Amino acid sequence: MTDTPRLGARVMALIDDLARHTDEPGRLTRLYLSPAHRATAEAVLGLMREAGLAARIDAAGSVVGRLEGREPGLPALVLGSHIDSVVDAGRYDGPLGVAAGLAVAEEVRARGLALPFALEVVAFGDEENVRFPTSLSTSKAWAGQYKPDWLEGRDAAGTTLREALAQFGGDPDGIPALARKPGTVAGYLEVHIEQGPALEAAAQPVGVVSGIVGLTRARCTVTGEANHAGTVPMGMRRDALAAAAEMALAVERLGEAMPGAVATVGSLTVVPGAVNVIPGRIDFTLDVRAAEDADRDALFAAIGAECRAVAQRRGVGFIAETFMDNAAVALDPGLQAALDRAARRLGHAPLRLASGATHDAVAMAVLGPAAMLFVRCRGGISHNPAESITLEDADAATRVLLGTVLDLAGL
Ligand code: HGY
Ligand code: MN
Ligand code: MN
Ligand code: MN
Repeated sequence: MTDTPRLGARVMALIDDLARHTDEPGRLTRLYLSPAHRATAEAVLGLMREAGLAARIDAAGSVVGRLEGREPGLPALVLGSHIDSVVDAGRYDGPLGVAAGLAVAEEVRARGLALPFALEVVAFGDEENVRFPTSLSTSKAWAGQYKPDWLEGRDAAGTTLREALAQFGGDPDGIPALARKPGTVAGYLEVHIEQGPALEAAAQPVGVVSGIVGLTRARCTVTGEANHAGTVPMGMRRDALAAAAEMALAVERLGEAMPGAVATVGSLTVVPGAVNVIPGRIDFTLDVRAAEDADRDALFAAIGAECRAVAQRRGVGFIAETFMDNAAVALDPGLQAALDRAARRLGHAPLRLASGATHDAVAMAVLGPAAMLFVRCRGGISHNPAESITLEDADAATRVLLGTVLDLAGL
């Protein structure tokens, strides 16, 4: 058994330190380019520099630190995850991977190791894609996926991504230059909470991710007729909310009918939203995922057809605008094997398990070999303040990550 969970204690302390930064007192909400994101990015920047990494906050608001290998300019093994969160979030989704990467970089430096690759640690700024229509995570900019029209997307308050980036101190014009030249990324390893029950059920602290499900996201609008709640007979209404409710139930029913798939209406806004006005418009989001891309496409099409049928029957309008369409990603067998070896050397029997959540690893897999290590989380709970992991599991995961880096370095 290893000595005291020193690395785990470092990781948990870093996570607790970053958890202080929230945009909403009393709960953890840290949306992309918010003041809390800025404070967190600056805290991570300081930690990276203290660890001896050459670090900066990049044009898109992510924090990137680099430790050169045995000679300058080598391709980088990138460790990290994201520091943005969902609303009323847990503190481990994202920061665990950043803290584990930082702890490993600190250990490599403390041991004075000269690796055959550079080591980069990254804290991506917009993995969750909660604030703006399109997620502008640096992983996408690195992979050359960035599109300038993303800057015109607006958040719920009507602020454009361009305005928010300028307020944050980012550089909209500097984003295209973030695209990384081929060969500059030797690999990407992300430690992340499982956000599911499998590792707890298997009594294992860590698991190697086999692949990441494909995902389609759309913004839907139902257009009825706002009218007086007291004077319009029930049979003469074009109630957008009643129609949307029927659509949401269809999403649930069709999602259940497709094995291995999930479908969610995550947000819904009633317009105008007054007690005595029949809802005239509903905006809702759709998130459809499946292990097989053909299943996801079929489910998404079935949902669209059902929503249009409901709209027809009820005399309301319906439009859906797809804003994300990620194919399923198979992760790199070589890196998966290295994670597996490191875990077994530490006495674990790591599961192989698919990720129902999406991650920055999807874009990073475009740049080079990418792999993920899942960490057991209590009750599988995530996207919830009850999200939690143990010190021992944080230690186990960080030691597996360190062991993998040393394995890849031939040490
Ligand atoms: O939605 C997801 O799967 C991730 O948490 N962003
Ligand atoms: Mn995450
Ligand atoms: Mn998440
Ligand atoms: Mn009135």
